[in-house]
This record gives sequence, structure tokens and C-alpha cells, in this order.
Amino acid sequence: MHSALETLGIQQINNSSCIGGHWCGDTRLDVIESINPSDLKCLAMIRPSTDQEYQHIIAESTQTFATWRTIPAPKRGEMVRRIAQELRRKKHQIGDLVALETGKIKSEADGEVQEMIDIADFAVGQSRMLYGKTMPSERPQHRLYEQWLPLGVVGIITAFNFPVAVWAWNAFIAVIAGNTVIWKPSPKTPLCAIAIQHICNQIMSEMQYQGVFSLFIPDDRILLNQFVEDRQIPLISFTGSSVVGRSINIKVASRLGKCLLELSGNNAVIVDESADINLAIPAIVFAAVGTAGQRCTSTRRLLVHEKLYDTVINHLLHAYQQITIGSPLDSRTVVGPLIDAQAVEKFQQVMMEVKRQQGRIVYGGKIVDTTGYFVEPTLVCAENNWTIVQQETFAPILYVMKFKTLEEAIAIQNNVPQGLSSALFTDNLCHAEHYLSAVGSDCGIANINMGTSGAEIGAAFGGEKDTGGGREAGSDAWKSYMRRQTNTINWGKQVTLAQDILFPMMR
Ligand code: UN1
Repeated sequence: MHSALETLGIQQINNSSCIGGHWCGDTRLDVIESINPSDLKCLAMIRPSTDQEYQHIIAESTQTFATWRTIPAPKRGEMVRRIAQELRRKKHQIGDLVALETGKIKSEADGEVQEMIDIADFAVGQSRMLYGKTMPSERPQHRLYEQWLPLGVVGIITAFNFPVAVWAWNAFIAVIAGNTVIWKPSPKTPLCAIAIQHICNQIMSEMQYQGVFSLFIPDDRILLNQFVEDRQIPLISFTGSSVVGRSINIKVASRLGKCLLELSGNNAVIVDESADINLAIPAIVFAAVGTAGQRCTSTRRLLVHEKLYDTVINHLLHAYQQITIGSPLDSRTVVGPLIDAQAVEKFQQVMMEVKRQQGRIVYGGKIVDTTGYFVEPTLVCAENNWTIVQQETFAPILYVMKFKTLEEAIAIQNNVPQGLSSALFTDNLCHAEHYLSAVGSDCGIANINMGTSGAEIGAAFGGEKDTGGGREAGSDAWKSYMRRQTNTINWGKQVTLAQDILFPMMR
């Protein structure tokens, strides 16, 4: 067993529900296996959560909320501050575990833990800044203001590709806002969640607030649906595919609950005629092959001005030839494995479709003949209207296309169902401003001279159209985890009606 796992409280067999700091899990059910995608060895086995445990979790979480909401927000921030201290102390070990379980390379895995620390620091500060506005009332001797209050139990469903950071974006902000949280991680990365829950347990026990952070890992859809449909959970935050997100949104909307969605991306980089190639190439390579193309922000489409097309292809080809594929814990590795056999199969299907479309594979296209879910980083000359180009495939496949004018490039970029991230490489100020204007990129994130991935936590994160419209992490995303209450106080001795209404009985 890897030493990082033991340090983080992972045993060979783990229980997956954590209720008030106590672990449980059904010994009668089949275990969930956590598989290392780079050598296919089982890292540990997990006893899945049961229906009964779910009932305990929701009861505990609801009960804890009743007191947690009365704790002053800056004191709630103290809980997150202490968790961040532990994350700093264990950054290296958590990074190892993230690399082992997801297959992302160690420096990106460590970066993910840093992202947790960053959002924790942000949340601690935010705990003193849950600002509401005061407005001048139109009535004499009246005060009019808005205040923000917690929602209740927040459900957080996360994906395998950012097994800890995306939970942290949601959980830390939700908790300083006065909510309690229940985490349903991806069954592909249960150990990362268990390790983080251990840290939360330690701090919750030190601060005598068990039940602020809970975890459950079911192995069936019935329990997941129960969670999503539970009227005791006012907000479900979901990260994953547009297909699953749409069905969750429908279920939550039908009970008039709130959904915070961070769904599929199909992110494009445009290389304008004036682009600095030396800046563009490394940024594109990182965004296309980083995390083996399994970020929701990964660059999937590259639109190149016709005058630079051959040059960019040649530079990319040269860069791709240098990419080393291998163990995520080897510091020389650039690209690790995909998450599982299904992901490899999807990659193969897409490659068959490329061939059917007679697309030119400039580089890669094959699975790597070794143990582990490795595929080659792939460059394909493609057309935007191909079905596979319109869809998000979680693999390091970059579709390259040609354009003549910036307007044409923007139209191609926006002509997909998703709207998460986008980028333009240009040295032309007018083009940059055009791209960022209302007639430019239609995405939630639009960058200039940078890739599409690697967003900082300080700003709001999320996208439009099939990406779901949610905003998480920084800026004013905290408002999604709170309810707004408008308060009007009459501190005078007269009843005054708004809109100049003179009610006869009040004269
Ligand atoms: C995701 O892939 O779901 O911007 C999140 C990025 C990371 C977060 C990605 N900070 O690439």
C-alpha cells in the first residue's frame, strides 16, 4: 500500500458513509474497487453506503444545520481555516493520492490540492464579507435592506477529474455561508473523498461540530435519485456531463429546488493572424493534453488563421513528439492514463469515426500497448459540424480547423452546444476587444493569450448553454449558497404605503 494512503487514513477496506464523524458501510453489498488507472491494481475496496445510512446522514446534517446557522459566519470561517492548515500540511500526500486514483500527473495533482487551499483561504475571507445592500426607502422613517441567510443542507456531487478541488469550491463556500454539506463523490475516485473526509472529521471533532461535512458513496442509481429528489436538500450542486446534469436539473426543478450546474465544455482556442506562436504553442499543448484531456476546461478545438495553419500544425507536431506518456508519479511524465476502460473505448470509437469522416490524424490516434488506460495525445484535422466535434470526449484529442476572418472563427467557436471556456491568441488589440465583446465569445470564460484551462479560484467559474449556467468558486458565487431576504423596518409612528397609495382607513 502506498504510504500516502496510510497517512491519510485509508485502509485496505474502507467504509464509505461518514455520519457525525463515524464511518459505516454495508458489508453485505458488493465492494466498490478503487483502481489505479496506470497499473490497473486495486488501491483499496470500499463498502458502499446504504439507504439506511443515507437516512442517518440527512438527519444528522439537518440537525447540525439547526445550530450551525446560528454560529457567526467568521467563526464558521475558522473551521475552514483549520482544514486549510491540514491541507497545507498534507498537500504532498493528498497530491500523491489524487495522482494515484485519477492518473493525473503529480504536479497537476498537487495543483489541485493547492486549488483547495486557495478556495479555503478565499472562503475564510468571504466569511467576513457576506454583504447585503441597504437601499434608501421611499417611505419616511423606514429602513430597507437585503440580507443573505443560509439555505440548509447542500448536496455536492463531484466528478472524478477534479476529485477534491471542485468539492472544496462548493463545500467551503457553502459552509461559511452557514449550510451543512453532504458529498457524493464519483465512485471512480472514492479514496480521495475518504481522505478529505478524515481531515474534516478531525477538525469537526476539535471544534465540536460533527455533521457539518458528511460523505456518502452509494453504488446504485436508486440512492443517487433519492438524494437528488430529497426535499430536505434545497441546493444540489452537480459537476459532470450535460446529459446527466440535464436529468438532475429536471428532477431538482420538479420539486422547485435549486441546482448549481457545472457541465460539459467544448472549448476552443483561436490563433489569430497576429498571434505570438511561441506563446500559443505551449499554452495549447498544456490545455489540450493536461489531465489527459479530462478537464472540463481542456482545449478540444483549435481554430487557426489560414496564414499560420501549416506553421502551427508543424510546431504542434514537434511538441507532441516530445510528450512522454507514463506513470503520473514519474516527474518526467507529461500525460498519464485515462480514468477507466470505458474512457479508452470512447477514445477508440471517436478515432473510428474520424477515419469514417476521412479526417487526417496528424499525430497519435492509438491506444498505448501497455498495462494501464493509456492513449496517445492526438491531433486531428477536422470539421466543426462533425458529430464527434460537437460533443465533449474526455480524452486528449485536439481537432484542428482553419479560418479566414476573426468573425468566422468566433462563429465556428460558438457553434457548439456547450459554452464553458474559450481563448484567443492575438497581438491585435481591436481583435481582443471584439472577442470579449457581446458579439464575441459566448462562453463563461474567455481568455486572451492564454489557454482555456487552469482558471484561478478568485473569479466565478462556469459556463453557458449546455454547460449549465452555474457559477462556482470566487467572485460573488457565494450568493448561490444563500437565500436573499429583503427587510423593511418602519422605525416611525406612521403607517406609510409605498407607491403613494392613500388607503382611506389610514388617513
Ligand atoms: C473541471 O475540470 O471540472 O480551470 C474543473 C481549470 C481548473 C478546474 C477545472 N481550475 O482547469
